[in-house]
Amino acid sequence: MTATHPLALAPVTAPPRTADAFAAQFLHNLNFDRGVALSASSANDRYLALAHTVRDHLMAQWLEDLRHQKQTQAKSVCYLSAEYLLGRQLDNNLLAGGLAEVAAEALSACGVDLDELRAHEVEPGLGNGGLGRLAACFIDSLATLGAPSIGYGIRYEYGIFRQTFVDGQQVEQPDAWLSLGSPWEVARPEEAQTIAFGGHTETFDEQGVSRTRWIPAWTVQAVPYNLMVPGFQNGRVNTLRLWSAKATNAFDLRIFNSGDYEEAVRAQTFAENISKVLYPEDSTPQGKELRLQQQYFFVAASIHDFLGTMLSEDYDLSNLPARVIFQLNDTHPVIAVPELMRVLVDEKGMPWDAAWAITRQCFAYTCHTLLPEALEVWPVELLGRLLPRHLEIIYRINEEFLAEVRERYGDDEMRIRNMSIIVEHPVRSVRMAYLATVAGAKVNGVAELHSQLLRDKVLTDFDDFYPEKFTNVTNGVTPRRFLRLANPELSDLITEAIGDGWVTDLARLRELEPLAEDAGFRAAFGEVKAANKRRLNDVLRERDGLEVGDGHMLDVMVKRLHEYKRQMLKVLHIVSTYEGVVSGRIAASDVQPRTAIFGAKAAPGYAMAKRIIHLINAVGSVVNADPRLEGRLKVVFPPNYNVTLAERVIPAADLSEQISLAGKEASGTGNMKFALNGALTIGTDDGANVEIRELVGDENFFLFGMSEPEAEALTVSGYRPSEYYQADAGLRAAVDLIASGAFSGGDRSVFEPVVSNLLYEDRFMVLADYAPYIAAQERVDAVYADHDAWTRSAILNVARTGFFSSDRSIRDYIDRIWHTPPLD
Ligand code: 26W
Repeated sequence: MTATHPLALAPVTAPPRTADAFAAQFLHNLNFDRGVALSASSANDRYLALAHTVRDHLMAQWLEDLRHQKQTQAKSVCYLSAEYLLGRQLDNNLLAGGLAEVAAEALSACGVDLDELRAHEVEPGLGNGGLGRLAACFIDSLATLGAPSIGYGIRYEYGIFRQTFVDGQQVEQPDAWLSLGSPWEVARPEEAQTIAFGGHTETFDEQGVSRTRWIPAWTVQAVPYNLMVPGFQNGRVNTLRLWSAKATNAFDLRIFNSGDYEEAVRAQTFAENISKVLYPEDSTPQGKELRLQQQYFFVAASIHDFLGTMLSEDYDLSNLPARVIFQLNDTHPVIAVPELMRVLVDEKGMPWDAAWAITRQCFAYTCHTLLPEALEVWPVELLGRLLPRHLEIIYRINEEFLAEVRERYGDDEMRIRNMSIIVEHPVRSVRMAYLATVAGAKVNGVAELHSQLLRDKVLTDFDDFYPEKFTNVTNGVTPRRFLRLANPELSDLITEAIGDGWVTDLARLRELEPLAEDAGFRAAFGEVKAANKRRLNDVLRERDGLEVGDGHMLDVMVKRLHEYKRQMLKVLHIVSTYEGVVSGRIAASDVQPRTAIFGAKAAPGYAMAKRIIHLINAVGSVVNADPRLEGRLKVVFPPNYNVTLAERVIPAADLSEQISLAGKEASGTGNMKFALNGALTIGTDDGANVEIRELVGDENFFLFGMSEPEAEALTVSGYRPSEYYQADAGLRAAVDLIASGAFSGGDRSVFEPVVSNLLYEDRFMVLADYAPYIAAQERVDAVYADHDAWTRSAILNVARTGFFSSDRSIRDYIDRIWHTPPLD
């Protein structure tokens, strides 16, 4: 290109940051991009025009950062995650870009209601829960810290399902989040990658060296879409690159070369299915072929993209570890390991040992679970069919690894079987967590306790073999979204007291500590909580026609529905209070007024989780309609809990329920968000609860229940839940009431499976922790009755939980795992 026009030669510049310029750009986008006049525009038109205007303001910086990323030789993190649960973008990007005031002024001058446009945005729900939301917090922190990095993932056409309730039961609706347009992304079809599948491998001789090539059967195109990830008011804009599947011609011809139009269209659908929908399972992998296709599709595209676009053409790949670290967010992207080996060995002709030495320095692995059933394994039959060369590579990695194990321990066949990446039963499969552990330079858990249990219980032999690999990075949450944006009034109060530096240096919340003793500050803090409750009520009323009780303590449990998280414990507490009042055992006037708020999606195939949702709704209908409980106890269960709702619920909460069986919740991140927003936690000694309690102090945390070693001991000695039922009259009454059909119109069969599971199986020991839980709830009531004492504790929770910023987590990863210092 030879440009002569001065504008073509000038660098891209951002529009002036004035309300006038913003308004002009907004109207321009509305007229010329949406093709409507303001007077004829819909809310969607105005929302899209506004989003484009924000994007326009951030674009110059984005282009600059993209250029800089390519040009710099600095080491980058490639965060590989199958999920990013982003939440709404508009407010976040307005805040990060420092555009909130300018936009508000501009829109108001145009007579446009900004709040209406905020509410119009459909959140990109490209994740299931904790793991996906963590990835979203991490890319926010990476951008804010100015770390050279790129997030890679999948652009699912349908995100996590929209949950509705029909007669109290979960019904899933597709989440067509793209249907009204998605203004935050930029498609880059010219940077598409071709991804191959199937076929077979061949060996051939090249000047006396035996080499392998993969002859795939079909290919798809991976088309990248860039999303902007602006750092918080630091002039940086990072990139989240999500891949979308598109059919290739090669695909049509190779498999369906009949020339038949219908077949060709079917073929296209087949290819494009790969990025069609997010799997809604968050703990039990189904071993579905399409899921493995998704995983390989996005990691292969990401690796090729990084190697192809970030490295210069003559780049010496033996230096790769100085240039990149691929962070594996759980096992979902682990197929990247054999893919990098394949590229280095088969495509670049590198000797195996050299390639393996490089590969082992280029990956690090984060584990997010302890549940054995959540650890992914892929049947060898399936892997061999879909990715034959990768299977061969995995076999060789395993063979060499086991040879090292033998060298160290001798022919300890038991140990060798236990450490093998390939497991034989029930069907020969690849254990992806083992592959990640062998290949990763570091392996981390997500909270102190979790990392310890990983070493002691899950990857024990690996810990013995590679003790230096294992480490902990406690999770964190972004203070921008979950404090500054979600809780503007508390943010203002904090800023008034200690300045605004806390937004990027959350440890500074400590400076609030003395204010817990300041009656004026406590009063203001109490006012903020009350205002947040009113705001939540407005949202619930408008969204679902629901309402929390006036003046009630808000007792909140929001998270995926899973037996290990023990929503049932909360249900039993509610039923027990209800039964107590109805039977006359407790005077209604002695009940501390509470509203229990639930939010939870169940995996569509998880029958017990769905029954528990049904039960919560059923209990809610009965309790809420009973005049004897009027003003004392309410159950509110808004459907479709998501990031947007979390941002309203968390700031309004008084009590945070974190009641998993000890040793089962890897970390939890909701627990952190609640504490930061001044809710007190009732919780077990599990996950990051342990660290929250250490920081806020025992006196500001309601601990209950068995510890992990105690639960383990109980399992070993033989746990019989019915003994707890027999021994505790209160528990018996609550369970009996559910069994009696009191919440199912007299039909005892509806909740029979829930009851018999509790009495005869109770894998997560709900009944064993029932009595301590009820006792802890009585302590909660007592403290809550002393408004001043409660508020003091709440303030101390805020002041002492700055540690849980995802900025701190990311600094930890940078210092101890990635070694990628921030660019200046
Ligand atoms: C379908 C297979 C599968 C298995 C596990 C899909 C997704 C998973 C995830 C690892 C589940 C998950 O989200 N784990 C959560 O990760 C959070 C972030 O680290 C932790 O805070 C939660 O404790 C953990 O449950």
